[in-house]
Amino acid sequence: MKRQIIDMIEHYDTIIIHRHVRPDPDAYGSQLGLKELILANYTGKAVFAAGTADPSLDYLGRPDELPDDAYEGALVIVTDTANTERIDGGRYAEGAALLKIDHHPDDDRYGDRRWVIPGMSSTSEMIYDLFREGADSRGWTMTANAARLLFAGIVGDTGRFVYPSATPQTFRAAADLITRDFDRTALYDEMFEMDAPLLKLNGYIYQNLELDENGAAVITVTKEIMETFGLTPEDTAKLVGAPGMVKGIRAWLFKVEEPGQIRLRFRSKGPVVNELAKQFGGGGHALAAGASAKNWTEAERAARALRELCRR
Ligand SMILES: [Mn+2]
Repeated sequence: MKRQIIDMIEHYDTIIIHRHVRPDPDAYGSQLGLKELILANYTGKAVFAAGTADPSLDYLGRPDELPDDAYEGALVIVTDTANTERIDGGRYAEGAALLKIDHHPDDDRYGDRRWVIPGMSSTSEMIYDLFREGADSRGWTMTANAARLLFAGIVGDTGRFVYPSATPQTFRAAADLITRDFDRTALYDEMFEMDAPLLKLNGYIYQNLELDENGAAVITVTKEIMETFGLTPEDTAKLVGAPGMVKGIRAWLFKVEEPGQIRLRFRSKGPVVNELAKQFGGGGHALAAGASAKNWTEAERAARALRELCRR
């Protein structure tokens, strides 16, 4: 499959890469890392990153302005995106061919070609594997910035190599990537540094965590709380993994009030939570999934469902 993907990349003069809405470092890392690799190894190709910019990820790069006729005859690649509803950029189907590269369960089998490995730590690790194939068969080279982007994606999706999805291959990929010439300390600062308001919210979260005897925890962050600390719902994304450090926690639900909905983020150290997320119109990985609730009543139903899951 990797060889076929490289053939496709070589065949098209214009390549447009999409990723999911509400991007995270793996979405940006796989999208921009692949773009950077193609540009570094092929002259004369037009390669664009589609989607809306997320200012909190500006340190990784920014999407491109696309010319109106960009999709004519183009190869469109969508990275890190399980289903079409989550693709950022509505024109993804307007190209000549559509390729899906992803590590979520392949529930929505969109695209003319799919390379989907649900067990992979991150889509960025898959792009690294693609690079290895390109290096072996076509002499591809890795740039420092591509290495930085792919490393950021791997670090982001493995919770800094803590989640079980980080395999020996993941560490080997990371070991190679960090030999490239980028500033790892500066990257970690951008990814994980917390300012005082965020640390205060972190403290609030630990103080108000509702942990039951079966290891289910529920965290509720209301609009009022965020206003107290001067934070936005997007700011809270950095804290979603933090409850995993509390002893006895097996799975947790992070409820964050957003305009018009309650964002539900499920995380787990064992109980499979993506089926739970699906019940609330979302989805994701076995141990990290998300959904949204229309109101607090529905969000409370999700909390009950998580407690029930952990009781089994
Ligand atoms: Mn991912």
